Amino acid sequence: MWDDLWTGANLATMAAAGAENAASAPPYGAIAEAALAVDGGRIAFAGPAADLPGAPASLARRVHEAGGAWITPGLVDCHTHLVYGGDRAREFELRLNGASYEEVAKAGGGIRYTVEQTRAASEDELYAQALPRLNDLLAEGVTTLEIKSGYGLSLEHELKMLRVARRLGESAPVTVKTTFLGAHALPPEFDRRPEDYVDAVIAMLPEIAGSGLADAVDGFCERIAFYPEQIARVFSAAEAAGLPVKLHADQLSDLKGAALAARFNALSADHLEYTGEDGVRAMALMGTVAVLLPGAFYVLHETKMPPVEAFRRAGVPIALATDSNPGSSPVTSLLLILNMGCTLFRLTPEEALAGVTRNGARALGMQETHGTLEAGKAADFVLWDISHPAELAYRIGHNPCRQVVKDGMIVRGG
Ligand code: DI6
Ligand code: FE
Repeated sequence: MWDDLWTGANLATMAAAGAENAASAPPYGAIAEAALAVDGGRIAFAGPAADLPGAPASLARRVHEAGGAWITPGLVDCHTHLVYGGDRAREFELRLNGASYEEVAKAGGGIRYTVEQTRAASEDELYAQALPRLNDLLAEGVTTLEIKSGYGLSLEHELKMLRVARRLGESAPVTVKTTFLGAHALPPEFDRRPEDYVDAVIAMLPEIAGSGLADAVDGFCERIAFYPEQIARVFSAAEAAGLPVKLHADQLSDLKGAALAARFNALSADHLEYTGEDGVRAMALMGTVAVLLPGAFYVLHETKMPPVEAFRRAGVPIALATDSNPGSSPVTSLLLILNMGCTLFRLTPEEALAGVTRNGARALGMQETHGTLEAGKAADFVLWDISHPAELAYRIGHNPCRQVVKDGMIVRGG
């Protein structure tokens, strides 16, 4: 007997088509008149109801009639800065009065302002501030998300942020992957001493890794942050500490961040508006996921498109994420990001959905266990009141999430 069985559903399994049947595979890996079974927190069956080995009531302890709902994998938001102190509404206003993002950063505003606020906040305060943002994401079917540090910029405050991120994952029905982003910005006490700060980040790494609080290491590779040579030093130390890396790359200029990430076998390179053909090739070669962040593109009035067509041609997996952060992407809606991925970056709705399921999971190194509806994977999925999966990217400001199942438990909706 299975624990639970959903019948009367349409599945968007988002399973990757094998090379041999890529051409004939249905869009979204869709299965109509389908059933989905859960046992012990994992998917036990995902396929046509006609293939069930018996009558539903004889197969599971609980049978749920989905009434034609679409079921997708639980959504994955693979790049967020959800934990931080304060907000940047004032900076938003400044920028609209003419200051550029780079000017704001140079004037000690921007990230540095958030660093001040984050350092001043207690763990409980940071938790309380992040919780409503987390709840926004969960309400739209997010079951896995990544949270970066990077507003503490000292061992004490980076660890504090990472503890808050872990606590969010323990207190809510969501898997949280944490990322140490010590190389995010130069803290004020290291003014004009970037190499010294890079040394300090490297010195933090053994303890960060030893604490078990970080699942990966990230950096911000940009003229207003850290140069490729500095990031390479941090990545070598991450490697030595046994942590995988990922990179904020080529967001504002082409510093060859994508190729650098690929060289270190990064899980992903993120942003990528200015990535050139060389970067695309390097990523394709290493299987690095391209994480596109249309929220930041939108907020910063960026006009340079990431090389989406080149990624497609090279077979680079494309993920989409909120980049939820107080400065460049104060976004807590992954469904809005699906829409932006389509309207701003011209992804197809299917590519966009793959970006927040299969490829989002891949960007977190979780592709074996998450991101698609396949027997054996974690039973993380969402029932939607929609008549076609393209609706998830099409509508703006509407949340059709009916029910969320996390590790086999119904955690939202009856
Ligand atoms: N790139 C971004 O878009 C954010 N961080 C980063 O490395 C911006 C973070 C902020 O402005 O607070
Ligand atoms: Fe970011």
